[in-house]
Amino acid sequence: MDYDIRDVKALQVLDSRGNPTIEVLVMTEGGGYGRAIAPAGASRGKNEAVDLRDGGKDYGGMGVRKAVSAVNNYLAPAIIGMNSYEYRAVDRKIIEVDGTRNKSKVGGNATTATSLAVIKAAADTSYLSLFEFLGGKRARTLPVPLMNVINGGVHAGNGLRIQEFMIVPYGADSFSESIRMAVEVYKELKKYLKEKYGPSATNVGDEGGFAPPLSKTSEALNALEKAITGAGYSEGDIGIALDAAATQFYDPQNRLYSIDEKKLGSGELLDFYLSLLETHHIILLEDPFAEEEPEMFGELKRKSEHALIIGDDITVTSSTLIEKYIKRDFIDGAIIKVNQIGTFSEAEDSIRLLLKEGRKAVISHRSGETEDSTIAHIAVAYETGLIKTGAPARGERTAKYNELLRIEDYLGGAAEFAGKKAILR
Ligand code: 2PG
Ligand code: MG
Repeated sequence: MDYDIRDVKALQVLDSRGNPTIEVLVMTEGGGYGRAIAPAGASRGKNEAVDLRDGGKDYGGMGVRKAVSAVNNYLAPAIIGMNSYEYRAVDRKIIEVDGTRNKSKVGGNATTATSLAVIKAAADTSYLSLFEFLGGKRARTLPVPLMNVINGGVHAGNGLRIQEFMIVPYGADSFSESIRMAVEVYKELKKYLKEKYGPSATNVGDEGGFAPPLSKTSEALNALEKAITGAGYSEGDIGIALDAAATQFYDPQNRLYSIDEKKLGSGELLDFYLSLLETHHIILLEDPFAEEEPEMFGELKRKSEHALIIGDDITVTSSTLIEKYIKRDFIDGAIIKVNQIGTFSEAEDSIRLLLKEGRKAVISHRSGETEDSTIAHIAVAYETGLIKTGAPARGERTAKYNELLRIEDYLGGAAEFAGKKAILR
């Protein structure tokens, strides 16, 4: 059978931080092939799938030779001969072979790269683009990009506690238009930061956003607003999204958040966000509180009139956790990262659940990325309307935007852009 998996091979390659990561190549009997590389996060949720790393001296312990061996010795023999078209069955097998709650035996990095390579091989065997293979003929809506243009938190060496300051060009008429608008703002921001803080303020962080030497949230927001208006845009064109990644600045012992040179309790942090929402055009807020305080997401959601409250560390692409927090009405949606859960079908379950419940599924990169652009296809296949994949700079970020531009070009007149409705509750 054409779709049957003929061979599976893994090797060690590098990610955008210079850390080793795993690439898997899957080949089918019909001559199709799929290649996928696992990304890596820096601000990880405690319930995420666990990457298998070598430890020891080489690469400071970050090597993935053990994960490579796990693919070659355990996963490959189990899935060779299976039908790649039936990728959900292949993923069930991968989960069975691993046998742990968090993919720690063969490694979430090994399972992620293998699972994604399988769907890509199946699409290739079908002579289809991945987005068509997964989404069928109806899939034609390009997502609104959430572009991280100022980096803070663990992605930068500055004093900003909020990890990501993103621009959201939802007012564009098309995806390519949204890219142009975002790039114009990015350039304007560079000019502004250079004039105000000197040339070193335009050095970039892990996701390609600038990492200026700021420590106050409002300074970064003001810079963004100056750049948006300086580039000739208004609130109707471009909104702001934040990923606080608040677990990173939370002290669970004292239950305090260190932000803007202050220590705030969760109630005070809530008030801090509400005043930001009043004074800035923030349309989305991700991980505003630590994963120890999920109920605070609900508090903020009830009080936030427009801004979408999105889970990442608290939901970790697990449909069980997403369902739990939708039931309690804590979140408007969740970030989707395949490597948080470890297989594509489990991420697919989470996407479907969110969309069925009328919530947002934000398809996302990791801070440690590669040229792999699979997430661009996932966003179009399920018409999620939202993708976050960094600044319009650094090859591992532009790889995703460029793939979306290719998909838009390929769809031609049939292409649609998610636009403003993507950010409405
Ligand atoms: C996040 C991500 C991606 P990391 O927190 O949303 O931007 O960061 O990959 O470091 O977890
Ligand atoms: Mg996040």
